[in-house]
Amino acid sequence: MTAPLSTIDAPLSDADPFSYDILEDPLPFQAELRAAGPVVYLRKYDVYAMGRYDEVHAALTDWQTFQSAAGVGLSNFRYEKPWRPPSLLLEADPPHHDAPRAVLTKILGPREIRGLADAWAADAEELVEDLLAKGTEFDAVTDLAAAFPLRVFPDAVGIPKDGREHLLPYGDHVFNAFGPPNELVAKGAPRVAELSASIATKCARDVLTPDGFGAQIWAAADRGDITEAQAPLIIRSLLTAGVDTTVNGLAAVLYAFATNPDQWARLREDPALSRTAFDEAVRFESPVQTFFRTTARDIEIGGTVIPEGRKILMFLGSANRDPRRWENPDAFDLSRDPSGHVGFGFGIHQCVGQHVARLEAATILNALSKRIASIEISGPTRRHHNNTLRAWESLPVRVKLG
Ligand code: OVM
Repeated sequence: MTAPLSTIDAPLSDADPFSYDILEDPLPFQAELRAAGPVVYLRKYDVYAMGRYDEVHAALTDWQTFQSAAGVGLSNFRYEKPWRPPSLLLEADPPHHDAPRAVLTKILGPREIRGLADAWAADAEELVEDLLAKGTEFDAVTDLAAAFPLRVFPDAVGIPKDGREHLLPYGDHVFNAFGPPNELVAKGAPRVAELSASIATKCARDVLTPDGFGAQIWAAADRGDITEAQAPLIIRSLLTAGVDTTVNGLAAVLYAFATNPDQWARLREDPALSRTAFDEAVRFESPVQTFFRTTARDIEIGGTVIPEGRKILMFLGSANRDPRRWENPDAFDLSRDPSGHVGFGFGIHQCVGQHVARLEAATILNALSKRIASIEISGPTRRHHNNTLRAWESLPVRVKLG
């Protein structure tokens, strides 16, 4: 399948973006990728890659040329059988994509989810009070960034209490599986059948509470907006894309504040900055680092012709740190306007859950900023490696109250 190198006119790279060293710290590789050109050929995987903002943004908004239905991971569904039934949202193109997307866009809209805000604020305050009652040192990942989404999101979807411990490991494996079949994927393989079966049971009509997102998706099937066969897969998307992403988004914003105390002071002065803070953290950290597309025609980018049917890896995290687009991109800065970042993607596939994620983040930040004068890192931090996610395993912090 590998094209002869003489036919590839893009700069070549021998780097492995899914290797231990680059997952530990992707920023130096991303700078090299952007410097090499608008499109680079990754020899190890026989794929193209884009690391600059303009080209990534343009590709995300051109779904006709950069298709998703052949999978948004390395595996090309034209030739390889997907390991699970493809997502009706993420791994689909118009027209099939559109009805599921329209249904979720409505259910997860900013006005539609406003009713969750008061209960979530009470939950966040209780979580923070219980945590501070135990002391002023804790792990910002397990005790906050994971604890809060796991406390509110499964209830909002309406799934049963049992089996919720499968959500994070299932998501972790799905996000690994977008990458190459390396040791991170092998590590997840023994539990795939068990985790997939557990997630599937949560998507059935009769196990869901009557008013959650899940029940609303089944109501859309009853109206005929989607089919009954589509409903459980759309619920599966919520459970797959809605947990690990928000956990790591919250971890990102907490880490950013712990390492930028001046910015925490600004948030305390102006709590309305919590929404900007979260989007700036999504830009800065880009919890979802990469997605592939597949070219639907020959396309020329910056003098390189990518033939039809080829995989191209879009580095969202790199685009979000591109100095061609962002002034001082490596600063976490609440005075910038982070809108336009591609951390939620862009175009027709842009994160449909982003309003839910923003509400979770603003809610927990508001609860924290009411009680906490300062946050600092109090011990060794540990990354969690994943082929797609920029993630944290542990962030020990010490807080001062006030
Ligand atoms: C899905 C899905 C899974 C992972 C990520 C995602 C970021 C969507 O199953 O639809 O979007």
